Amino acid sequence: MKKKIVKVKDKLLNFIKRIKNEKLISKSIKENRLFIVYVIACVLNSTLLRFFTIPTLENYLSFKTIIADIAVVTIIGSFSYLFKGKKRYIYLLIWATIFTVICTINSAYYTFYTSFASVSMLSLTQYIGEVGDAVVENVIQIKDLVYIFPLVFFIYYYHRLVKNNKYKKYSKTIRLKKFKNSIITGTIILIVFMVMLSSLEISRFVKQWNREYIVMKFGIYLYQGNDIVASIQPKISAMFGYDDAKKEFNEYYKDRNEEQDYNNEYTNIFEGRNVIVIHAESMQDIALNRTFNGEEVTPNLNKLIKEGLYFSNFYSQVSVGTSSDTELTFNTSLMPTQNGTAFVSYFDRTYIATPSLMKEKGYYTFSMHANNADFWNRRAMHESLGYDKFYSKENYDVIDENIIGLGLSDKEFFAQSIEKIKKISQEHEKFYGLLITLTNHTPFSDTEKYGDFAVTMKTTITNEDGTTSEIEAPYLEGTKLGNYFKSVHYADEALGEFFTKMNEEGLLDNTVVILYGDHDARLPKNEYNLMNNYDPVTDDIKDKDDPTYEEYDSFDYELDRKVPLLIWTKDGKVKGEVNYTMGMYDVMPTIGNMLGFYNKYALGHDIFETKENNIVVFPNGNWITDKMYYNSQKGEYKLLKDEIIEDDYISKNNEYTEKLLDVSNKAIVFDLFNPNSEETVSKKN
Ligand code: GP9
Ligand code: MN
Repeated sequence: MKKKIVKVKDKLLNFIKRIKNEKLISKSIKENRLFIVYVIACVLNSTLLRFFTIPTLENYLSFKTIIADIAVVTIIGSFSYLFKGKKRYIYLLIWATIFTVICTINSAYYTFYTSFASVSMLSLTQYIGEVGDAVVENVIQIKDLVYIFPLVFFIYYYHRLVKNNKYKKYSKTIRLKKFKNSIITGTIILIVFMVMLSSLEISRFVKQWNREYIVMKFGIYLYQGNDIVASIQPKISAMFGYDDAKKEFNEYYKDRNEEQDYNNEYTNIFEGRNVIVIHAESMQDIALNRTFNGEEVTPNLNKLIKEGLYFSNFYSQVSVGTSSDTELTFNTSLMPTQNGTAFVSYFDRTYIATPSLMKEKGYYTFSMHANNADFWNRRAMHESLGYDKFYSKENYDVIDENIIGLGLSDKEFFAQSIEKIKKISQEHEKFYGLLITLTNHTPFSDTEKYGDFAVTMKTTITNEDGTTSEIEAPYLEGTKLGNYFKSVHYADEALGEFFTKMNEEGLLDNTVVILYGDHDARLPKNEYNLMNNYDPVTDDIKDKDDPTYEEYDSFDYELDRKVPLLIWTKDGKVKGEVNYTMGMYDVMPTIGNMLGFYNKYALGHDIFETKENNIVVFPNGNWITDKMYYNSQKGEYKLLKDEIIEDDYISKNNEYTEKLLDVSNKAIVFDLFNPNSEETVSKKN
């Protein structure tokens, strides 16, 4: 072993000596001048693009991103050595041009959309038609043309080499050697880059929903390559199995009525009223009715849930598409797709969605979110869901002092949204609108902007001498969970202001407010354990032997991920706590019954029909009923009621879950809600 190490060391030293003595570096630069100019030109363009789009120093001069660009450009360029003579230059020229075009298009696209382009959007030709002239007149600016200069320099450099007889025509052996060397160099650089990646960066790259982030960390070329793969993949999935999917789909729905076949005490009670839906970012049920030293985390929500209909066993059913998955499930009663996300990969499918159905009933439908319109591809997908207008960051006044966390603070977002709603209410007879909040989003680190809210524990302890003293133990201060509660306290305060101002404007008089938490906040399990089993004396988790220690297992964690759902009206028409187990996919049928619309294809149910017999399936195959939580990966379960269950209870529910997930996925992938799906799916491919 030792011998081997010495050998490798010697080899390495010899190699370094050779590099020094034979001036290998300067020699190889001289010999590959055109290739190097090509690499520099392309990497410079990618850097310039970041400079003109997201101009922070750490972004455009990010070492890691530059490494990524060098790797991509080098690997692609290495194939030039497989071509003889002038063809080698032509190959490099084609790629340098492609890279220049990518930078130019993205530079212009960013000015218009504050995001980066996606090839999947090419199918949205109607938009291109609409905005085409505007783009040419208003958007293409001088800065979008700078990318041409490095390309021009590359062309000029080639001609100079030819003129000075320095453009070499290599023999086949040399060309192959150069190809091998450059592709190995590129691959090594790529590996170095990949080793430097964090798991968050990898996961965002795979999900491809935050395009700015990907360009910032991976560079425009890797972004665009990944975008092409992500755009093609759903088309490939839709290529095979249409007939089987259609058959399975028809079979699944064959016994369903075209019209709603029941009435209950909620039928049509809200027909004709305005509707405001509040998408409360990462709002988890654990925050409600929770106090720290007597202070409520969510005083406003606590009041609202007493005044309205509060669903206290409500679960979101998200997959990797988090916020967007909830928007899909809430609006369509479908489950998130098994590959990619519906919002990004299947935005061009036909959906039977609440906004479209409300539109058919004469409502003006809108959505509001003060973030980039292309986040989660909402610009395109909200239109597919039937929103007449999507008010995004472009429609809000976002100044630095109003920014908390990811963007415009909830308080400011609500204040500006009310002005828009006021106008909408004057211009339209009735409206259905969605407001997506943003402040209460991970990582909950902007604590100094949330306002004062202590997550400490004031308590009385008995000293060794028998006397007592009052202490204020740090409890959740400094933990992510603690910061989360501070953030929720802010979000709740913003909600309180929203209700007050809406009321002052008379906008609540004939309005139903529906509020949901979009998904849990993905907080660490051990911090929940700390919260439940905190010992203020040791400032740590109690000992497991402590008689007051309460076990907190993975099932408790799953159950704690539930989110609130509230249906509220000013006149208190609906009231009370509903504790049936319910999922996001049950919202559409439940509110449909109240508002007077019906969707035959809903996968969820009106909770007032299924009541305690409801089942909530999760995208990973887990499911929950009033009786048990079942983990399909581990085949383990936790009973939630002291009741004997039937022998086939689990197998029946597993079967139900698998079928439902399969039908939902196929309905989206094969565009089965579209009466012309066969044609359109094949055309899309
Ligand atoms: C993005 C925001 C957050 O605009 O809605 O999305 P999430 O990270 O929660 O999916
Ligand atoms: Mn979210």
